[in-house]
Amino acid sequence: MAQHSRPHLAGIAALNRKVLWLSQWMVHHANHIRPNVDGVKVGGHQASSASLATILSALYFGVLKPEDRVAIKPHAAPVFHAIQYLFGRQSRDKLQRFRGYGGAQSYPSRTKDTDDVDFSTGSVGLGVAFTAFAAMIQDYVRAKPWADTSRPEGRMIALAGDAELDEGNLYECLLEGWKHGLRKCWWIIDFNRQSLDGVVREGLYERIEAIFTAFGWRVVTLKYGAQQRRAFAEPGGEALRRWIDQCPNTLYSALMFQGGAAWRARLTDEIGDQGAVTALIERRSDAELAELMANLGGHCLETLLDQFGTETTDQPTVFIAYTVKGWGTPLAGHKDNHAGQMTAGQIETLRLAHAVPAGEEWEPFAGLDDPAIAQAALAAAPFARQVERRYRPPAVPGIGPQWQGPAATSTQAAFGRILDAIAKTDSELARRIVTTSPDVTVSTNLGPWVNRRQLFSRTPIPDLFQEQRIPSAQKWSFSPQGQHIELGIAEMNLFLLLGAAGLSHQLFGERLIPIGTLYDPFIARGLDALNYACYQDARFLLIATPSGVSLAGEGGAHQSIGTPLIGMAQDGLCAFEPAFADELAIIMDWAFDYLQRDGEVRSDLADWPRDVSGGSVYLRLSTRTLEQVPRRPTPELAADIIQGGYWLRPPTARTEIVIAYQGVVASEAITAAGELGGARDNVAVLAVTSADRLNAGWHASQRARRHGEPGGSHVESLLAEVPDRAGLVTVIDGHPATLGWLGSVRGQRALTLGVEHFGQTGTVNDLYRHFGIDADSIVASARVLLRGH
Ligand SMILES: Cc1ncc(C[n+]2csc(CCOP(=O)(O)OP(=O)(O)O)c2C)c(N)n1
Ligand SMILES: [Mg+2]
Repeated sequence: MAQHSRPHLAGIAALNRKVLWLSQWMVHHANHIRPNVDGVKVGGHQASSASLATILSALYFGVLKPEDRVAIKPHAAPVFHAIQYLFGRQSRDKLQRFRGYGGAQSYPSRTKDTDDVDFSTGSVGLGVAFTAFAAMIQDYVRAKPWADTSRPEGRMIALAGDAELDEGNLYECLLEGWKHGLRKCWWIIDFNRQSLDGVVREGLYERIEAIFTAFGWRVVTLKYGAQQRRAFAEPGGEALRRWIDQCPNTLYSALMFQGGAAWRARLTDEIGDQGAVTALIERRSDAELAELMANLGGHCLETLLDQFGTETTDQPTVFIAYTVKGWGTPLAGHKDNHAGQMTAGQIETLRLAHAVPAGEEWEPFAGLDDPAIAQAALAAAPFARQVERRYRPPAVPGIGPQWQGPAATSTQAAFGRILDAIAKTDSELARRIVTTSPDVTVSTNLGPWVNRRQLFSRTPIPDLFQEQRIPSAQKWSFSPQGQHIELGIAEMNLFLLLGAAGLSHQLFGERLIPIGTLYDPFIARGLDALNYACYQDARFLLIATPSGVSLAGEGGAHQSIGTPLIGMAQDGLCAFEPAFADELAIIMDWAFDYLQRDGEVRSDLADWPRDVSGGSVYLRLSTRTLEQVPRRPTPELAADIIQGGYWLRPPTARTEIVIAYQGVVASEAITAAGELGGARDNVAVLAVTSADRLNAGWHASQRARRHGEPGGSHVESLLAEVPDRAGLVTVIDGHPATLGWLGSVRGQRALTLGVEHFGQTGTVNDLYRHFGIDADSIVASARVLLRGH
């Protein structure tokens, strides 16, 4: 084991004391000192923070290098902020506003915090799995000839609570990691044997060990601290070790809470022998005995620094670090301590124990015997080196819309052709695209792209079918050059991988244009991971197909209803549902640029629709073939498509009805307009390519007017051309609320058609008639409006 110089160890120990104090004080201050103006609980987790204080101190002050990337256990955020504060990368003001407006965030946030958060966390389990996908993306990028490999490789490290292991997404991730030869990934489990509601079941350790071993991970257990190991070597020590090993989790926790006298009584009662063991116990005061029993591996700097500091293998490794929830505080071990906070009296006692003078609670080094050794340890920390940790590589240029297709096609088929056209080019864009799909690569038309660009694997795997000359449409071999990452059927993994790939530019300094495909209804299966990826501001293109009831024979189980609303409501994700292939080509070309935008979000929120700051893009596509509109889109039309809509049949002074549609029901809208209008020319058709963009623009305009600015938005301009008396019929193969708001823009009467119930099998015509989104229903609705005149 590595030897640490005494001053170095003492320096980190001093910093650890400060981290513990500052994290506890931060929560106390937010809840009990800062005025509470609305009576709503502020919250914060003192016990969960204390549990991880030593491990994080060992990592940040002794082990981490700038190239490492870390996901912090969400409810240990105060510890992370305290560490950054000691490094001088977090302000006192933000700590004082912890959980307040503009303050340090409740859970570490890449986008909202200013103190160098690598991965946001909050929804337990996701941050942990994210590190594994980040490790895979690091490997993917470094295998490419265009990558700058002079940057050192980092370790992707997660700090996980033991109860986080209940989240199923971790096991989906373990399986995927095994398939892809995961490396350079550490998961450090804060094994305090407590969750939110209580103490975890006995025997968890054995389960964890078996599971990780089965997936090819190395399991390292950090159970005893150095003090304990030394005590075990004393006469009678072996009996103490046996007792610790056999002690149930609940009892250990309870004794931890009760303290030294309780430990003495219990140990004397159960293993006291009037000989060596009794002497071992008697040699220690109550306080020393409590300290010894709390000296578990996860609270022993010596043990942690030795272990983490000497790791050399790239094998994924899980460290099971035994800890005490609430360690070093009066909350230690109590089963109800998750949201528990110290009383004013208790924090005062802690302040005195830490020798922090009153009024100097926020002083970085207050109460230390020798602040100089703490400062020296800080300066010596490898992590303290001032190097770039968040990169901003240049954007990859686009190559223009790619579409020369047949007269009739579906948007899904067109997507496959467009990507194939890109694959044929020798462009930077084509090189930087990485595709992925959870076992629906072929059925979402990614096949032609994959045939050209092949699959990624760190070690080559030839296509046996091809070698044996067995005819197959898929010519798939795996190699480090491959550009498709094939996933098993787990949509959570898809979104976590897209999230990691979508942060590659910032994490690893190399731009990727990630494209993921899945069936539209299964967005719901990975929704939290999608939300999580967006929250981290990851950038990717999501292709969701088939969708709606238009997938007909596939039945109700595969039909999506609410996804257009998800597209509208999901922050950081811009949703389109094109009807025609030329629209799709224009949107994809725009998306490649939009994904890479990173303009500053203005503090006055002027960029409400995120046009400057960019985001991810979701395209809802269909397998239904439509006759294409014979046209060559002008730049004006292209701009309207991107803004969210254009007049397929413009309004005139005679217009009485506007049919506004989104997506594949374009043909029904066009048919209905023909039937209704005929020569009277009283029907206009509004093609909505993105209810999301139209709506966001409209909201931005309203905001602007509230702030005394002129406002104006695309949807207002479009509808301004419509006579006041005209009624609106909206139609979509999805929830009618997607377009229902259009009537409010100018206060027009609107009837909104869409799908509100689970579908069933049938032909497209059967189902459109059933749900009332066919041409007849549009005509009937229009007639209702016309009669209302
Ligand atoms: C997906 C999700 N569900 C529920 C919660 C609420 N929650 C926060 S922490 C926690 C349990 C924490 O236990 P553990 O992971 O063992 O951490 P400890 O506090 O013991 O260190 C729960 C249920 C959450 N943050 N995310
Ligand atoms: Mg726990």
